[in-house]
Amino acid sequence: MRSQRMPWKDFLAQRQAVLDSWPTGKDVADVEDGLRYQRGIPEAKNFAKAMAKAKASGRTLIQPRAGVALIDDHIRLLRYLETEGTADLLPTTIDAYTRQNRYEEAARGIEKSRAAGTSLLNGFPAVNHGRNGCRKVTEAVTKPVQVRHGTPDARLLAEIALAGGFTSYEGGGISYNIPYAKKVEIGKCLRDWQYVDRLTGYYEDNGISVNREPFGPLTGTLVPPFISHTVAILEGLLALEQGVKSLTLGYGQGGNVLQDLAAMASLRELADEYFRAAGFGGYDLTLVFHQWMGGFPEDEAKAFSVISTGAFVAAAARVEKTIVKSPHEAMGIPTKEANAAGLKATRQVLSMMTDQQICTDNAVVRRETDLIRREVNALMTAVLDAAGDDLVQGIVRAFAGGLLDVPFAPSVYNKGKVLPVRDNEGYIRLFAKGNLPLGDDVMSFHKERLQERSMAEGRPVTFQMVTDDIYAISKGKLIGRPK
Ligand code: 8ZB
Repeated sequence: MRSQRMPWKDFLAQRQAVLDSWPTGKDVADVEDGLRYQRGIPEAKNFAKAMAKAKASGRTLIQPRAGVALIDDHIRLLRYLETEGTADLLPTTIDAYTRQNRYEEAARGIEKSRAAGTSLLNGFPAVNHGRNGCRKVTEAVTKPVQVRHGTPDARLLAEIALAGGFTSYEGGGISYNIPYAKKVEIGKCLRDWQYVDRLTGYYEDNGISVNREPFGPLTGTLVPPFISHTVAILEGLLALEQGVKSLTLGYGQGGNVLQDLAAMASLRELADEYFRAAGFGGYDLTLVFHQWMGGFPEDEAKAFSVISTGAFVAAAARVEKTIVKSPHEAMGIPTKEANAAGLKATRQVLSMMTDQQICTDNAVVRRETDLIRREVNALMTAVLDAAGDDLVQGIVRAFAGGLLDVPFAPSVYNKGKVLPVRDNEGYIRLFAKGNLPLGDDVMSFHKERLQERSMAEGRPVTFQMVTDDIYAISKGKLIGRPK
């Protein structure tokens, strides 16, 4: 594939319209101002450097999600999470209006939050607060801060975030569209994310490391590892093409420990292989493990167990970062206390695991790693074949043909023909592959494993089984067995 780095003049040709889309855009018109500001940020607060350091020292860093409407409240929240919660890395979770570029409504949310004396938005409206509002936040804390969101067109948010002192930016053209939006055209979204990556690449060209993290877990609902891995690798390739250097690929806890361990090991290896094969070098690849992204038990003690199991797998897999859930997960956005409690539970497990090496080199993990490898290779080959010399086109065609298909996603551009279900040991397998280009050998393995569960439960594999699995963890089990 030839290099598809967006020419700087093409980037600039879009830029004015991006900045004109909300008044705070004019404060970031001078890119050099953003670079100068970032040069003054102490190294200890640079997200990319923190991730690299974690990799070098074999540590797993912990990060919560958090965001409220008003600047001062948001600062208080982040300070609490870094002191009481001992977070190594901080987030700024963006509200839903901003994610949909609805800045007028975000502005009203800010006003109403002021009047109410509490946050009436489900995140921090960074675009409305603008460059200076963001700088206030990033200056008020001692840890690196990342923008976490779910925005299909995240160009203006990225401009403001980077000029505002954030040193990591989550998302990607697949992972922030397919699971989040219904009608955003895939090609348009991928091009908009090339803008974000090109901007990040420009910072890199000028000596400022900015971390990029595609959103690994996708819909968070029984996603087989090979599907999220393929998306992560594709978004990684797109980011590297635009000059991104610090890349963190993610995966959401599936629940079967050995499958999760195999997933983390294979993600690191496969990503490196595909990046090198495409001619990239000099990048810094790290991994993030998301604690369970599906439905949680309402009971807080039970929720802590789900959190701690995730923490254990993150430690055993020796990933650089884990994103932490809270005991309020089933209820919605956590209080700061609940958020800190999730961090503390996770910290306890990670600390107890610090000096332990869990041997993941065993026959079962090898079987699963090999399976994921064959599955990812099948999908990647299909996408790269469809790409010609433009990966964006390859991805658009692959989704249109169902060669890429994310389970339970709202996007009309996603076929939605893939149905995952757990096998008798809780591994996530395929019940229906839709049009995924998987070989017969792979599919007969999935079938065999599901047959085993079907026999054990004395019922056929049906959509009912899938539904039972979706709710199982919130009801205290891994596998949705019949009563
Ligand atoms: C895809 C991410 C979903 C997770 C959490 C949800 C859920 C969303 C906020 C937040 C703290 C926020 N989340 N918005 N957590 N503060 N403003 O993201 O609870 O776990």
